[in-house]
Amino acid sequence: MFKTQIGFLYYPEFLNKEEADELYQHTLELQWQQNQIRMLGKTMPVPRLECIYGDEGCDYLYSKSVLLKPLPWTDALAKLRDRITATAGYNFRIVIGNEYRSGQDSIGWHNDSEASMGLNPAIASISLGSVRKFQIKPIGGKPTDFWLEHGSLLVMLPGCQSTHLHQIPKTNKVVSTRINLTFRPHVGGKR
Ligand SMILES: O=C(O)CCC(=O)C(=O)O
Repeated sequence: MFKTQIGFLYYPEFLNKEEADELYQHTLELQWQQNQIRMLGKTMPVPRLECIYGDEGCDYLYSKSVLLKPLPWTDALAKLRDRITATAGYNFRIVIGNEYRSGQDSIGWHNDSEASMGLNPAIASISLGSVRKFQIKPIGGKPTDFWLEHGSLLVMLPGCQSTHLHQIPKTNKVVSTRINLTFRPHVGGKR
């Protein structure tokens, strides 16, 4: 594990190869959806597939237009959540999945500051499948590139979301599927 100056922890081999391969197979069977987002007065498809699992009632609205309603935790996702909590020390109530089907799937510059997560959330992100470039930059500053490996865990520490933006840019290189799972806190829902 290493800690960056930017305010996150990176565990390159959080899952060993066998565990990561098994989890990747599990995630392919999750309920992926093609959601629509409203931006600049237009409705368009989100450039990736998404899914959400978590505690009952922990609905998640982002970009004021995409409402995600969690399905109950699968055993594998709940086990992974507990393992991340045991390592990183933060509690999580939902996991949002992103499936990047090719290099043309992406997520643009943003921070994760939705009020439903409470103030200064810690967000834990597992990467599976193809390696994609993850960029992070201070607001108004220059990006730093990281390569998120199969089976890795990235923990964005509390405070990071108010000072930094991050993205997975599109790439013209041929890349196969990458799955990302972001474990997040939530202040609502049923306890
Ligand atoms: O795919 C990733 O590593 C980043 C996902 C992300 O930024 C998000 O879900 O908000």
